[in-house]
Formats: sequence, C-alpha cells, structure tokens
Amino acid sequence: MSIQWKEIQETFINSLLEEEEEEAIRIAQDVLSEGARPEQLFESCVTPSLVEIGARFERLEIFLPEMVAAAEIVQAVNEQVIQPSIESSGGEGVGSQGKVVLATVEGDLHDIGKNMVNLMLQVNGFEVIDLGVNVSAEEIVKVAEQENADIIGLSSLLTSCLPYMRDVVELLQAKRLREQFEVIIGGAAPTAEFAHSGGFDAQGHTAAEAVTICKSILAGVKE
Ligand code: B1M
Repeated sequence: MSIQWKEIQETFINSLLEEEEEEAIRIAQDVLSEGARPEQLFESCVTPSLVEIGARFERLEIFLPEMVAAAEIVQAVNEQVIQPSIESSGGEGVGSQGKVVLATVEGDLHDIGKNMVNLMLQVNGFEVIDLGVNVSAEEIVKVAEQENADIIGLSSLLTSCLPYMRDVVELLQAKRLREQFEVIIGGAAPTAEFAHSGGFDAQGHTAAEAVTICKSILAGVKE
C-alpha cells in the first residue's frame, strides 16, 4: 500500500492553518493506522508541512500568530500521537549507548526538531540531558563537563544564531576540553559548509540521522 504523502500534507497544512487541532490529530492517527511508521509520519508529513508554513510566512501570506498556532498543534500531535507510538516501539535500555547533552543554542526558541532528536536518541538507548532552548555556550559546556557526557548535540533554526553554535566549540577549545566531547549539530540553519568550517564533528539532517551519527561516534570511541 502506498501512502499519498502530498495529499496528506495538504490536508494537514490546512488543519494547522485553520487551527483545527482535532482534525490534525485525526489525520496523524489515520496515517499510522494505514501502516506508516511514526518516524515516517514525522519526516514525510509534519516536517515538510512546517517548512511549507515557514515559506508562506516568509512570503507574508501568513503571519506570526498563525505560525505560533501551527507549532502548538504540531506539539499536540507529537505528544498525543507520534511520541507514544515511537515509545511503544520499544528500543534499547536508556543510557546503555552513552550520554548526550542536547540544546537549542542561545537566542533560538525553536524546539520541535530538537525534541524529536531527544526522543529518538532515548528510544535508541541514549541518556539525554535536554537543556531546552536559548541555552548559552557556557551552560552547555558546564553541564557536559559536570555530567561527563560523551556527545554535545546542538540545534539551531535561525541563521542569526549560528555564531552561538561556534561559541560552544571555541569555549571547549579555550578550556582545553575539545578532545573530550564529540560535537554534532543540526537544525534548518547550519549549512554543510558551516558544519565543515566550524570545527564540529558531524551534522545530522534528521532525528534518525542524529541517532546513526551518535551510535557510530560511540562505536568508534569504544573500539
Ligand atoms: Co520560526 N523561523 N521564527 N517559529 N519557524 C523559521 C526557522 C524560519 C525558517 C521561517 C521562515 O521564515 N521561512 C525563520 C528563520 C529564518 C532564518 O533564520 N534564516 C523563522 C523566524 C524568522 C522566526 C522568528 C524570528 C519570527 C518572528 O518572531 N518574526 C521567531 C524567532 C523566535 C526565536 O527563536 N528567537 C520564530 C518563532 C517561531 C515560533 C515560536 C512561532 C515557532 C517555533 C515553535 C517551537 O519550536 N516550539 C516557529 C516555527 C514553527 C518555524 C518553522 C515554520 C518550523 C520549524 C520546525 O519546527 N520545523 C520554521 C520554518 C522552517 O524550518 N523552514 C521557522 C520542523 C522541525 C522538525 O524541523 O527543527 O529543522 P527542524 O528539525 C529537523 C532537522 O533539522 C533535524 O531533525 C529534525 C527532523 O528530523 N534536527 C537535528 C534538528 N535539530 C537537530 C540536532 C541534531 C541533528 C538533527 O543534532 C544535535
């Protein structure tokens, strides 16, 4: 059975912009009952729908209150449909893989993608210390050191906040701690060029990719 993602996205976007939370939840539940995996629903419907809403915001076709409402409905869909379904799919014992300190960097309040990275890491056996949004480089490095983390994960969706990602690496270097942590970045803002030139260890484009990267980093570390 093939799922018509384009059509589903269209109805999902309408439900977000018309602020019909129950309809958005129903669409998500229907997609799962048609056999889609929850990660697939997130990556093939929720994420592209939000990207389209962002594009309409940029073209001034919609305004901030509509983007806020859409984000709130997506949080409800995540909490009520996607997260429970991912959690019930089981996974490995929490903390068995390693410890990740995760944050959206200073100045940035976007957390939908970062929260999905957190969930996927946990389901895959990582212990995650999620510091939330708008977190300074000082706080991130302090907690990573205190917790003796293996990996620092940074998310940013605002290009204006990219320098704060780089601050984390520079602070680690200044404190002679750079070798102690792997630093991986993600979110819509960093380009491949930024990831390459900024001194980071890896860039993840999706939550699933973040898990793959963290697993391979720790496999390398433990070898
Ligand atoms: Co904002 N916003 N927003 N916003 N917002 C963007 C990012 C924007 C691209 C929209 C646009 O204009 N096209 C634009 C940024 C432009 C730029 O910097 N180039 C923008 C803007 C301008 C703003 C404000 C400045 C608007 C204003 O106030 N005038 C303001 C900034 C507030 C602030 O942060 N200081 C703002 C506010 C908001 C809301 C509060 C309304 C809301 C956020 C609610 C929330 O997060 N709780 C919001 C939203 C919803 C968006 C869009 C529409 C959707 C973001 C999202 O959740 N995407 C966004 C449009 C877009 O992204 N194109 C936009 C879905 C999410 C799953 O994707 O987070 O990228 P993402 O995560 C992905 C991957 O990137 C990856 O995994 C996920 C998928 O599996 N990933 C990682 C993420 N982190 C990772 C970390 C990893 C690895 C992978 O390793 C550690």
